[in-house]
Amino acid sequence: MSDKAQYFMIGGFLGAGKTTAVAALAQYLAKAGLRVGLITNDQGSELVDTSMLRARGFATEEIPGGCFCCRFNSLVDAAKKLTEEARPDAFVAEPVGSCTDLMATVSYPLRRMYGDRFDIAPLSVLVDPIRAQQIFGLRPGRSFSEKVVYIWRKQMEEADIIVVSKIDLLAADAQAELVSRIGKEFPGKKIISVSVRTGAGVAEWFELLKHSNPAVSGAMQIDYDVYADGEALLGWLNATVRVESGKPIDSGAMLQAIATEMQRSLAEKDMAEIAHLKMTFSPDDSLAGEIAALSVVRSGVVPELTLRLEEPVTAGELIVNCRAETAPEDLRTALEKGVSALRSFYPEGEFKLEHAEQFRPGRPKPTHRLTSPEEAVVSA
Ligand SMILES: Nc1nc2c(ncn2[C@@H]2O[C@H](COP(=O)(O)OP(=O)(O)OP(=O)(O)O)[C@@H](O)[C@H]2O)c(=O)[nH]1
Ligand SMILES: [Mg+2]
Repeated sequence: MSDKAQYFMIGGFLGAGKTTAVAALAQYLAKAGLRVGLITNDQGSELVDTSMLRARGFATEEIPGGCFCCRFNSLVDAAKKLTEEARPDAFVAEPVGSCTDLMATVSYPLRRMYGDRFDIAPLSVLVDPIRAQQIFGLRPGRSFSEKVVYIWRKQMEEADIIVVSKIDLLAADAQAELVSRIGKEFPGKKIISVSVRTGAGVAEWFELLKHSNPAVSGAMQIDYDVYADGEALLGWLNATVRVESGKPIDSGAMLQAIATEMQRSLAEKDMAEIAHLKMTFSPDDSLAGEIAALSVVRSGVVPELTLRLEEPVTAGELIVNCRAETAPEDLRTALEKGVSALRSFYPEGEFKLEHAEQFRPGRPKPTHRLTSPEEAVVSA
């Protein structure tokens, strides 16, 4: 094996299953005897994904407050910090789900500037199959507006491997129809279908990542004005709520209650399509670092508890991250209604909103943009 660390990047739109896949890849590599360091990224701070991955025991660094491409130096610093702490043989990084142009702004600069340290694996881009069916008109249901869909499409266009995720959600004929449609839309792309939940196709994907190289084609064409408009259509909310209760509370029911109220509030807004509403609850007294977690990846679906705590809880921290196509103020209103709902469901509890930020992501301004891995590094 080379003395360079492998660098894996798992991209894809909001809610496509990236963090779930990052955890699975980390576990897979660890089983093969490799030390693994994970890097999470978000436009805000207080990240559900970091909390999820740390709860699984992985060395994880986060880059809050901006995406990898715009905070390239922070990405390199995070890798350095992990190297000092855990000396990883492999890094797995999850970029922000509304980001694209990662080849030109992250992969190529890494290869060009740090090629002696990292072996860059092919870029995987995950695609939620239900979201894809809706965007392609293969299933009824709402979609995002055009400029948001532009980002979604650009992500697939630059992928080395398009990974149709959550394939357990589709019957075989619908899977075949979707893969054939993606093949027509993005001719010549490697497309694979996986379910991290059932394990279907996962080992083949990870082996492919370990043993193949990124494509040699140059960077794709992209209109940064449309990209910036698309990003700005998405509202972003990150918040933490301190929970204390004299009477023990079922943490799963509590997460369901706040999520359902937030969904109800957002449903009152016309175009407020939820991209991803996610939450973790970390109890103060959990020795093993166990947490409860919940996710909503579309408007109108029942919130899904992805991690549960057996024991009722009396105190801890709730982190809420929400991205939806709506004004940030609507997300704030939804959060406040959600917290109020908790107060009325649990009159013996105290729910203190400790921190909340809501905003629209600013125009992407990458630190570097290279049209090929050989190009000299200049700032964009
Ligand atoms: N049915 C099914 N659900 C899955 C699978 N993989 C992930 N999910 C669910 O999809 C939801 C979103 O997963 P995440 O891994 O948080 O998605 P993400 O792409 O990291 O989301 P963001 O970081 O917010 O963009 C969660 O409820 C996951 O449990 C899968 O293979 N099958
Ligand atoms: Mg994630």
